[in-house]
Amino acid sequence: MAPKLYSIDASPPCRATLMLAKAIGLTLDVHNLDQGGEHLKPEYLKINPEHTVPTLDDGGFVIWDSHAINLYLLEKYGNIDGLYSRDLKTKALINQRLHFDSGVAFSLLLRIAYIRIEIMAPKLYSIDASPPCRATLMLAKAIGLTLDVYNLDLMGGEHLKPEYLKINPQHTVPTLDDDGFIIWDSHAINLYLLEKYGNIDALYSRDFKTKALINQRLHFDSGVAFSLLLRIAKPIRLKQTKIIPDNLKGEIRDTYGFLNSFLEGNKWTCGDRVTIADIQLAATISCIQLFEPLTDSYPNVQRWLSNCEQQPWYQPNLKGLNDFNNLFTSLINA
Ligand SMILES: N[C@@H](CCC(=O)N[C@@H](CS)C(=O)NCC(=O)O)C(=O)O
Repeated sequence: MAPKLYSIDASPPCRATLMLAKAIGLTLDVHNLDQGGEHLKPEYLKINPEHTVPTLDDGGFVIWDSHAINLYLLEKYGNIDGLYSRDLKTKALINQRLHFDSGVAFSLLLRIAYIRIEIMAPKLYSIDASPPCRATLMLAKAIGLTLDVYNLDLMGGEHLKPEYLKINPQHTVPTLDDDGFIIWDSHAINLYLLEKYGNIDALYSRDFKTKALINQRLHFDSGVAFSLLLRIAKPIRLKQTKIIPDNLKGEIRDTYGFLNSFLEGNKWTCGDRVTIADIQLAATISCIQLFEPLTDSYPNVQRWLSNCEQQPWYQPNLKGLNDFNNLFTSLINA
């Protein structure tokens, strides 16, 4: 079986390996990765956590870095005396040139090209304390996507300035700018990022009934849980009140009750696997507890939230949740 090479034609180290293969007459089974982030998907990260190309899979032996790949291929499939050497000093000289490529020439090219990658990373207008922003930060973490995060000053009213209104007339956060494509609402953003940069089958679904269930939970977050959180938090943020009315505390308990019933017999909100609905609701429910505690009356919600807290994707929620709690505690007690 021909060794499989994960490659991108535009990448110089990939081309070094393709040239080496040609030089020794070796046929490679080339798998061209797309440039829309396929190298950041979980399947690729599993074989190369450094997510670089090229990566070689030779009958289960996986190795990356073109210099390492090339020497391996030459030793295994070529003639070591032809393009390398067995002589100690000649070998040292070739190795010095290889490291000159690795550490100086290509490393310089990468530093220049990396600036372009950073510019191309989707830009997220965000505020750490905002639960929907944290839902998007968690989704990005779950799919291994780097975002170029721009933190807006919400308390200072930066979201109401003409420059921001031009991109999002609804002046909410988060807002995504993906190479000129602008979209807001964390639920819409998250599905877009998952479809474009992630694996739709992992956190969403292609099955229309499963999709419908996930969508129902997403709208439950949007229309019930987060909308309730906003009705409580916004007047406090605008310093119009310091009080959480009893009827809204009651609505929080109703929301916990609904979620508790969704979770009856289920580990996650849509069944036995985690979906974007869990990420979305984790952002809201972790926050709304500040206004009405999540008690033992809702054991499924307590268990589910504690499961969420143990997931690697939950980590970006921590700082913003703390910011939110500090901000609203000080506004209520001021
Ligand atoms: N459904 C939206 C809600 C976004 C939202 O209301 N965000 C709040 C911050 S938590 C906001 O931007 N408030 C400022 C405003 O509405 O002016 C989403 O999921 O993104």
